[in-house]
Amino acid sequence: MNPYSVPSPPNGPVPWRKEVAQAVLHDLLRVRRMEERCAQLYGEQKIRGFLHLYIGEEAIAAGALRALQAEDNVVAAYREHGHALLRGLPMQTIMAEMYGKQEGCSHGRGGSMHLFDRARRFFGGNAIVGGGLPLAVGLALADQMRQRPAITACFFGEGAMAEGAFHEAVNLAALWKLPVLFLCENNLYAMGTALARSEAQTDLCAKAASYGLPALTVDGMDVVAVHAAVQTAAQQVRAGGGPQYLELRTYRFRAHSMFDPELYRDKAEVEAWKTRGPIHTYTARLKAQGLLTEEEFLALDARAQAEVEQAVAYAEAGTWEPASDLLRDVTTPETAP
Ligand SMILES: Cc1ncc(C[n+]2csc(CCOP(=O)(O)OP(=O)(O)O)c2C)c(N)n1
Ligand SMILES: [Mg+2]
Repeated sequence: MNPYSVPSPPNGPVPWRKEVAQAVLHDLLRVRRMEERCAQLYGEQKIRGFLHLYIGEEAIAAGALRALQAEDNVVAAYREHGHALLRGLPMQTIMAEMYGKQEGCSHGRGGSMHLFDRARRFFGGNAIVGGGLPLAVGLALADQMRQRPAITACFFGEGAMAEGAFHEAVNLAALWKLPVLFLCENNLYAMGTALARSEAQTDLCAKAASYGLPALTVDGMDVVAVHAAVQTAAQQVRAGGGPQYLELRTYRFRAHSMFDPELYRDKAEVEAWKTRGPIHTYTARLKAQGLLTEEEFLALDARAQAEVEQAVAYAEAGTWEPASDLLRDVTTPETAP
């Protein structure tokens, strides 16, 4: 059901100086190690409810978020742990949120799918497929009306392109020339449904381009390519050129969520995509270019793992919101400032 053949692994030149190249690898490792630990904690029932891992797709968040600025808005879907972390949310507040503790970034009320941080302009974590798209367009409309020089980056899965919300959001963004960068993470599956089983048009760029906005396909497993494409598109959107769309082709290495026997895809397909894994291919490129030694890799990885353990300790030591607070923040007083 996969409409594409698996391309060869990314192997082009890395255009960054050593410090930046290694910082990008550290970003990738932080996301990967944090999520591997989350999977373990889920098995121990420390984390409950839904948990959608981004493992395999990290190059998108790592490449894209480095190309954005602090004043930009970021909207993501429910597979958003990596986006939240690389937007600058402290790992410990993410982990506390996973646990449902009140020290979490959403005060323990959101959990894995609803990471949120207003100060960092990270507007979710949205559990509804396609739900983030109208929010992103609304944020961009507000910025346009206030003449605030910022763009809104909206991450969503290819499954969202089958939703009416996608079409309504992209239509208005294009019509009103809103500063939105639509970033479609095409991992070929929407839960257990392969793209070609649900979409008459599997050329996602053609679909987006029908609204009259520029649309490009990018190798979402290549952090260098993602960064370059997002940087170029973001500059053009920021300059007032109207919205743009990027299809970032990727693959999820784990199940859709923690309840998924994965009967809809072959193990061989998963293994073939793993040869394009965003971390080991990037690591090999850095080593081949003399930008990284094995000792440096191990040190970066150890740092990431230590950060994860510190975050787990923080979440463990966190506290539950008292039942007496349950009605707080349920409604906003009419007289709110
Ligand atoms: C409106 C809506 N319909 C259905 C669901 C159930 N659901 C949760 S995830 C998902 C698949 C979405 O796939 P995609 O957008 O490709 O994102 P991915 O999980 O691949 O990252 C579905 C159908 C939902 N959350 N919201
Ligand atoms: Mg998908």
